[in-house]
Order: sequence, then structure tokens, then C-alpha cells
Amino acid sequence: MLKKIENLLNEIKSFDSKDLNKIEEFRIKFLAKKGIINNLFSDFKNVPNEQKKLVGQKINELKNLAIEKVNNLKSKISSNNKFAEKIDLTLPGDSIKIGSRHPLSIVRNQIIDIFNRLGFTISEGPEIEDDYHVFSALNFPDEHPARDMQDTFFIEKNPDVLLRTHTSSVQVRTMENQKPPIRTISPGRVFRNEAISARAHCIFHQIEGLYIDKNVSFADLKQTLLYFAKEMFGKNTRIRLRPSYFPFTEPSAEMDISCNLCGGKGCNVCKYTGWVEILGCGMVDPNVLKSNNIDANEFTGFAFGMGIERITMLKYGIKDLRLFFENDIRFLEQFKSAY
Ligand code: 2U9
Repeated sequence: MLKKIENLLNEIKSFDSKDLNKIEEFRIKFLAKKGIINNLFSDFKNVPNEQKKLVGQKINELKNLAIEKVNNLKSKISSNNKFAEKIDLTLPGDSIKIGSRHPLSIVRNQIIDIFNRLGFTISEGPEIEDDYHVFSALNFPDEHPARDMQDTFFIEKNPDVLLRTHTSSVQVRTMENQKPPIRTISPGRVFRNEAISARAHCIFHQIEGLYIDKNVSFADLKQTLLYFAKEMFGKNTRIRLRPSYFPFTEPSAEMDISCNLCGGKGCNVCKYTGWVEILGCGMVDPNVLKSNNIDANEFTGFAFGMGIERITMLKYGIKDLRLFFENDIRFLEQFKSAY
């Protein structure tokens, strides 16, 4: 009997498992009502009297060792699962915040969509540019103030490495790679050395358009922009063109739309004029065509440019341009769109 108990003691000592089912099997084998230890106690009556004391001590030792083993193995598992025990699986889950498209992206996509329907393709180009593509190829005279450090960001004081101030540079690159007819729009970020305020920012977004072909006229420009204004701001929108000046277009104009907030009656958005300015435009200056190796006697073209921030502010009645750059979810989630 003592030999049997000694073997069982060794078996208990060497038992190890991380599996709760295996530990329960072990407990049943040794400690259940009909388990090994209770059976030993039942056989105890047959042990000769002179051995009873020692055998009794050994069976008790066996029993305590088995209980201790089961408890130790179980507590090891539960300390590994500390977090699992603390999680209340009946609690509702954390809701995942769903983002929404930025209002500038919504309006950019809508503008792209409108001009796509008129057959304009999209062209993109670098934000870091050289003097030629931003100024010289666009008929900016050498002394033009836009070339000044005050207005343009130059990189590493090198006058030939600068951040584009308009996306016209992309269209210069299009003209380098493509022969007319060209009908393209270029959306993108532009950079101007300006103080940040409710109405201006040093980074903003533009879409510029360029159409070069035989017999392109100012009437084509006006009709294209009327279509755009009606699609963007509603069927009843009217437009008017006022003479203006840009180095790259001649003649040039600024375009107003009838105020979409007061319907033209007069309000503080249109400063009681009934009109709000939305873009600049004109016929591509023959000098620009020539710089880009396009025969100005054979081809004519129109061009236009608009700030996406300005269009978005007018469309949604947003008063402060800085809201576009703060990424405050309470502002952004108000704009839901198919675009
Ligand atoms: C080429 C030739 C001419 C693009 C044009 C404007 C008029 C214009 C401003 C509106 C507000 C920029 O964002 S803004 O500050 N743009 O007024 N842009 S015509 O003319 C071009 C473009 C490319 C080759």
C-alpha cells in the first residue's frame, strides 16, 4: 500500500496542464467521491494496525497535495485570463465613428462631374514647380508682383524652385504633351504667401479650365460657364461678366452669379448688390499659345479659374475659411453627399 501511495504522490507532483478540462479530469480521478483517494480511505480498514498511523498520514498527504495541485493550476489559468474576466460581454459595444467626405472634396468632385459632362478631362501636376511653368509660360512680365517673395513661397531661396500659386502650371504641362484640341480641367492645391484670416489662407484649392481648338469663341466661354453656374447653384442662377485683367488671358473677365441666398434681392452675403463673384476667365492670350508652340492664327482658346473654398462657402453659407482646415468632426459631419 505504501509503495502504491508513493507512486501516486509522484504522479500528482509531476502533473501539469493549462487545459481546464484536463485539470477537471485529474480532480475527478483523485478527489471525486469514487476517486483514488476515497478508495484508499475505504481500503484503510484492511491496513495492519502497526502500519495504520503511517499509511493514514500518507493518504492525507496525498489528498492535500492533489487539492493543492488542482487549485494552483486553476489559479494560474485565471491569472492569465485577468482581462477576459473583467470584460462584461453583455455591455453594448463602442460605436465606431464613421467619417464623412470633406466639403471641399464634395464640391471639387461635383465641379469635376459638371465639366466631365461637357467633355473636359482631368489633368494633374506637381505642387513644387519652376518659374517657367508658373510665370513665364503664362505671360507674366518679369516685374510682376506675383513673382515677388511677398506673394510666392520659394524653396531654399532658389528663385527657380517654388510652390505653384495656381494650377495653370498644370495646363502649361498639358500643352507641352498634347496637341489641340485640348479640353481639360486641373484641380489641385495652391500656395500663396498670405496671412491667414476668415477670408484668406496660404494654402487653398483651385480648379482651372482650358479649352483650345479652332474657332473657340468668347460666346463658347460664356455658355460653358452659364451651364456650370446653373448645375452648381440651381436652374434659376443668372451670370454676369465684368471686364478684368490677367496676364494670361485677353480679354479677361470676372464672373458673378445672382446671389443664391437672397435670389438677387440683396443680403449681407452679396453686400446688397444681388451678385457674388465666383471666378475669373478669359480668352487665352496669344502670347501664351505662342510660348507653348501653338499657332495662335490657327487656334484660339478660353480659360477660367476658381477657388474651391469660395464656391463651397457660397454653396453652404460658410462664413469662415479656417473651418476647412481644422478638421472638427462637428463641422465635417454636416456635409453628406453622393459625391
Ligand atoms: C492657361 C492659360 C490661362 C486660368 C484662369 C483665372 C482667370 C482666375 C483665379 C480665380 C480665383 C484664381 O483661385 S483664384 O484666386 N483665376 O481668375 N484663371 S483665367 O487661365 C489660364 C490657365 C491656363 C494655359
